[in-house]
Amino acid sequence: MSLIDDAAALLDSAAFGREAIEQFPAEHFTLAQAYDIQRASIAHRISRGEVLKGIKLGFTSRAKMVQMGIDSLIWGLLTDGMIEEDGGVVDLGRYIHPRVEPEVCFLTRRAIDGPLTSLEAADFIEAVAPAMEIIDSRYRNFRFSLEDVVADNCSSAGLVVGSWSRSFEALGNAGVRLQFDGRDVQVGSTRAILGQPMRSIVQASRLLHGAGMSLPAGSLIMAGAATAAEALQSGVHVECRIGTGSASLGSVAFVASGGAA
Ligand code: OOG
Ligand code: MG
Repeated sequence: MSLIDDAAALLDSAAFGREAIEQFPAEHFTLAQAYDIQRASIAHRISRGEVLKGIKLGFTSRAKMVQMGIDSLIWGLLTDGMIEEDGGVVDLGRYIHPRVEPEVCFLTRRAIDGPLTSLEAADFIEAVAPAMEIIDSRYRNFRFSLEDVVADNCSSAGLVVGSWSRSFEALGNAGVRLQFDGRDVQVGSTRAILGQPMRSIVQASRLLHGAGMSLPAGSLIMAGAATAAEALQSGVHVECRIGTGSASLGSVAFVASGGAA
């Protein structure tokens, strides 16, 4: 077994067994190796029958960088096994110490197989939706280095995507509200995401190109959280609303249930 395979197996079993592990020792692997570990850990999911659905970006907003103390843009892979139902019940028992954060999700219209400019990006997008990511670090106390979190698929664990629309005009500076039981717990703007969430498509295209990968039409791109994340508790109704009135992307919601034994 190699360092890559060992770390990937450890992270995959932590996720699958819902048990946190220690961070890796400092400089145990490089950032490039961390991405190899991420791929290898997702390969475990694929071998269990999960299907790749797209990618997620992380640390695209100041709020997230400040919350976690990391200021490099990172990316991870999404599978169908991570998708939770809009309006459904999310079983917290599937997670270790889940947090939720408000995002926007894009649906691609064409394959992305090379770096795009911002002028080109919109042409590759079919639709946009309000979304929430459920992040769940496999590391104890949600503490990690840049390399650790990349190896851990950037804490990705679940995603909830609302209704698709083509409200691209609303996207640049729409109010974002994350609510627990109707009460605001985080407020912000879509502008917090790279100054304009559409830029996440440009970033995604560059990252994919750098990794020698492409993304088929019909893939999801999670743009990254607009605000800090909030810890989930059982029984809470969680909703993310983006924009208002005619400049609205709509909302997405779920009820958190069960969880820590
Ligand atoms: C890492 C993932 C960051 C985002 O949207 O910025 C991320 C973490 O916070 O655990 O998903
Ligand atoms: Mg996120």
